[in-house]
Amino acid sequence: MKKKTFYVTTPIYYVNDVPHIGHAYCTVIADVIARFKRLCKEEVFFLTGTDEHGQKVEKAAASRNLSPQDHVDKMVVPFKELWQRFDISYDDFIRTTQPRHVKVVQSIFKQLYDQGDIYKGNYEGWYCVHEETFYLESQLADGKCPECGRQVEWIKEESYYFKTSKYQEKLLKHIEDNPDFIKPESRRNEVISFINSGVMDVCVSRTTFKWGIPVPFDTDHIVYVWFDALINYLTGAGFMQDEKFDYRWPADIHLLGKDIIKFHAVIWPSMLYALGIDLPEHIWTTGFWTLGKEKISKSKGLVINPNELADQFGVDAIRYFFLKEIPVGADGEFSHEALIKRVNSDLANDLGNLLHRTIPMIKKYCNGRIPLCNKLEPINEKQSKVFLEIGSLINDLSLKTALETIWSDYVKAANKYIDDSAPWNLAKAGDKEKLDLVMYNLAECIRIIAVLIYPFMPKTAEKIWNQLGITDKIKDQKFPDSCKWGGLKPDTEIVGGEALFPRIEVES
Ligand code: ME8
Repeated sequence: MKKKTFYVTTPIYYVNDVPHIGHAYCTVIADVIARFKRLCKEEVFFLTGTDEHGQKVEKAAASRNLSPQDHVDKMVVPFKELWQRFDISYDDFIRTTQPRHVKVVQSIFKQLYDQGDIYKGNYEGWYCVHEETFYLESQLADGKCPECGRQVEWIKEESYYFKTSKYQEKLLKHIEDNPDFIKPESRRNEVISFINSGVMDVCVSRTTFKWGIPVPFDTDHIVYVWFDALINYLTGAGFMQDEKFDYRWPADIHLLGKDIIKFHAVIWPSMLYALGIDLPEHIWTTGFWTLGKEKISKSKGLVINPNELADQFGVDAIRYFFLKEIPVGADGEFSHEALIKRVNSDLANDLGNLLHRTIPMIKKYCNGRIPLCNKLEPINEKQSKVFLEIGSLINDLSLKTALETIWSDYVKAANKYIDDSAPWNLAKAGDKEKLDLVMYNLAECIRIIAVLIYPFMPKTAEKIWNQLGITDKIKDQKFPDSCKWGGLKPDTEIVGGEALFPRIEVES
């Protein structure tokens, strides 16, 4: 039997506006996992995309005097461009307006209707267009949307309902039996108490606007945007279209922001139960980047443009900052000062200096070639196995701790090794054997650092690789084998190059 593909997803983002830092954050995390799994030589399927239907997108199109289709066709471009710029290695990009998706959604809607899991009723209640969410009076905050604080609308319309309530007992048992299903723990608890408070059936169609997938047997109705959007994870994996679906599904990790946990951990599993399809393995929620403790979001006038950040600091500096600054799942306050501090200390100082101390020494003391080393031994004992621990940390999405460990046990350890072994003194004393050993060890340590940081900062890892003169492709390396000591071939000609991360001078 063919081995299960590792399947990771991001939310599909609304195209009412251009991408923002929150979109980039969640997508970068998914990219790190995908790249790491590929290094482990696992087959990977990484899906991202855009959520193109719904009232919010329809309104955005109207405000630009465009048809919704023209609007979404234009708005998808900045998302794809940003992912290319941020080295997002997705395998497929799904757009919910694609015919492949429309077909799957209509077929699922009909199946659930035919089997009695979808039924017709009338909805009367509150709706927030920005969140595309129905709310009970009791859920509102001071009469406004509890999520974004916007004005809500009273809507009264005929609607199809999905029997979410029918599956709650089964779902609760699944959550209790599988402590790793919803992560982190705080979100799991939130979902458990939400289910315990009583889950009602949800509306899954709308009639008062047009921009959506028509309900196949009742064309006055369009499918509710969230019902449509969640199904992207099936369509993208090839459901009803491709036999690859059988070894892609279930998804291993759905990554998403904490704001949309209920859709993913309550409604989505209920839909899958109704369809008789396995639940995803893990639902991992990310926290929010905040400014002055408020969620960064355009609606509140709090905007951080990822393209501007990349212009200013470079893509890998941003990727590193995202992952090193906060653990996955926690909130983090964004500031340019904190970003500059990180770049200067961890990247320019620690990593950059390591390279730019070592390479000139190899040029000077070893004729620019990796010397032959007779004693293949890591520069400290931890390095003989700590890479395995780093691998487990990445698998567990403890990305901050993984980076901390790479820095303490490799980057800083190597800088200390330079200071302790003082190659310049060995050169003066004519101790060629020891000098060769030290220079080999430093270059080898840098090679392993490149492999370990590749999932986090792919371009930087490639640059380091090139500076060392290694001709194999870094993406073809294999974890953990490539992190074992002694992989660097003696006599490789060092290439060198520019500073990886020039220090950012701060005007005072
Ligand atoms: O909710 N910090 O799309 P969306 C971190 N289309 N992450 C943030 C953030 C912030 N300040 N703001 C937003 C949707 N996000 C639906 C999803 S999935 C089937 C459908 C991230 O464009 C966070 O991951 O509003 C959140 O879940 C996502 O952006 C929402 O993007």
